[in-house]
Amino acid sequence: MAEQYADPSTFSMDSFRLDGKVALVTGASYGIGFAIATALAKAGAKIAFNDLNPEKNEMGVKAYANEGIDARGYVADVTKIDQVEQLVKSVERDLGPIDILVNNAGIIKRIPMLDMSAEDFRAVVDVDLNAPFIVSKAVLPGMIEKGHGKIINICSMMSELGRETVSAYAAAKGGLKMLTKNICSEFGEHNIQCNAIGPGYIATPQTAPLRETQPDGSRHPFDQFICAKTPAARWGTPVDLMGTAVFLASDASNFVNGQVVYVDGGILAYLGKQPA
Ligand code: NAP
Ligand code: GCO
Repeated sequence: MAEQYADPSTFSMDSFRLDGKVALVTGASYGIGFAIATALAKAGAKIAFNDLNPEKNEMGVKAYANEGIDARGYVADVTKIDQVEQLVKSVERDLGPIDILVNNAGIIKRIPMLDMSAEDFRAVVDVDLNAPFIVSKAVLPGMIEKGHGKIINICSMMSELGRETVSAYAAAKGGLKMLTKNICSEFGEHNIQCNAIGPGYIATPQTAPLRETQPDGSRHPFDQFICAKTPAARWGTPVDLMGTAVFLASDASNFVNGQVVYVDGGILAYLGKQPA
């Protein structure tokens, strides 16, 4: 029978802490992944991360050290099953079984659909959708064995909305939302929670082309469009995502499962500015 009369005095702010937990954050030497891993470390977790590029990986290790975080960096392509299996083995050997997985690594190709090759479409879906499946599959047996686990997928505004030039990205991020719900459905009974964060428009290298100053010194039209479309009237920063990441990685969210938490400054709630 459910704990209908559970005692609220048993709740402690410590349930937001992650002391002793091992977290693997993919694609996290900079950008959103770096901020999320930093937040998890500040809450007490031991951090492992991976990237494709060895130099960026090394820079990442140094960047964590500058924050006082002893993060382990690995070079691995999240779309390659053998590399992911090796990555998970290495993390388990170096830090212990993985309690928290953040599927953050992602790419975008902004190409109008009629100009996009099937190869480019597949490449985006491979990193943004197939890889979260591959990495989750590699960590789930360990989580089942331990009797708990947290998987956080990084979705997007494009899990809900479309726009010109991002057909592959929107298809992948929409699929990732449903993979989130399915992992919740299939593994909830093992005390595994799979949720997602849906960031709004966040200033990182991925979105830098959309914020470039124009040759005449004016702001990029897309930059102006996003500020007008966002009730907060600004781009988000990776820091805006840190609190939600800690919550979803912690015991404080143990009955939250299969959800996408949109951290978007209000974009999805807003119809847009009425004409003057
Ligand atoms: P970013 O600055 O482009 O960083 C992406 C990271 O993913 C890099 O560290 C990159 O590693 C890594 N990566 C790419 N392909 C990989 C692969 N095959 N294997 C391993 N690592 C790989 O992106 P970001 O803006 O921080 O975005 C992070 C996540 O948030 C992505 O999933 C993105 O779609 C999502 N997101 C971003 C925004 C936004 O506005 N920025 C909004 C919503 C969602 P290398 O540097 O080694 O290539
Ligand atoms: C784009 C952007 C977006 C953001 C983000 C929004 O070209 O529209 O890159 O897709 O990166 O995912 O949440």
